[in-house]
Amino acid sequence: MSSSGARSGVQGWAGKRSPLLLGAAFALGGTLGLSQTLRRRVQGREQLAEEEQQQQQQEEEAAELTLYQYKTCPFCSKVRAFLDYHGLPYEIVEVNPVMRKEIKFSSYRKVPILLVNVGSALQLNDSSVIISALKTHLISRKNLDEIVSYYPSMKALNERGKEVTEYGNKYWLMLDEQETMRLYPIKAARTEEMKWRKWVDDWLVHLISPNVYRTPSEALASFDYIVREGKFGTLEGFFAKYVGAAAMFFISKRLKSRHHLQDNVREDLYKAADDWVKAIGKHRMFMGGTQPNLADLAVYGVLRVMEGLEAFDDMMTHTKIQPWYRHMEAAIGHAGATN
Ligand SMILES: N[C@@H](CCC(=O)N[C@@H](CS)C(=O)NCC(=O)O)C(=O)O
Repeated sequence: MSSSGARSGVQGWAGKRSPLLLGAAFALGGTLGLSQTLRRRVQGREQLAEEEQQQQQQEEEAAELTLYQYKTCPFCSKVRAFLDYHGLPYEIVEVNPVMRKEIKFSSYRKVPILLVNVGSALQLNDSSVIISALKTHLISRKNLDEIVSYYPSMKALNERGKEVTEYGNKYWLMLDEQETMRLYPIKAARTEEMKWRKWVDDWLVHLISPNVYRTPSEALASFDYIVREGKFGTLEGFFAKYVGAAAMFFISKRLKSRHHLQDNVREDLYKAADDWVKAIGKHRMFMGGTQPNLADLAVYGVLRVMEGLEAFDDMMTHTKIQPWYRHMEAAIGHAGATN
């Protein structure tokens, strides 16, 4: 286990396991632990009664958010961006993408998975559910057990007839009228945030693999990065790097046609970056205004997995996204430093 705050990373851009490579209950205590983290920030420790302080201390020692992830997975990076920005401490368990022993306990076989443990544990699956549930909890202080029940899992068949797990309402925050007014004084802000969070999951994320595995040399550089940052055995790492790079070079071509990307996949990446900047407009620093909202965090979390790779540098050079991206880095860095 390593501790939180780690920066960006790339893996499983395809969003699925490919052959080689790639081979609950938020107990009441967990809920309290999170509320108290928030409350501590708002009120200050000294306002809490001594008894409550003791209880809080005990719970904080036990209450833990544990994120099961591949460091370079865009969905995981999105969750880390959210946790870091909100100053929520968490432990990371890096999952070996070949054996996935670390998530043996789970019938849901993807990452990210977030566990909150205080005695018993609640398992949250799916990056967007994790983010919506935690944000709802931070705003409303409703019990997380209850919140999670509003995001039911559903088995569905995808376009290729494969059974997949989906979650209902995943971009919707479960807030009452007052809480909604507080978070979204302008009504359209809520719809806009949801629309762009969905755009991240349905479109932006699918641009990553075809771009970072675009050429054999980019595929090799990407796998070098994945192996360096991920959890692989020595031999596994060697194979993953060369065999994985070759496999993903070809798989990314399939993904390109599955998601109807242009022949020159960079064009789609550039357009996406510029569409995003255009949606923010000239008068806002972030889509959330002076502070990032959940859409800002999602876009940033996904794009940063390409940092250090040719696709990222090209995007910075050929689009207008850089100023927003730098503001996001500062906002998250600042939050991490002060919480
Ligand atoms: N909708 C899910 C997608 C998660 C996902 O596809 N994760 C990939 C890694 S990027 C995964 O775990 N794939 C299965 C595997 O690698 O075994 C989310 O938003 O969290």
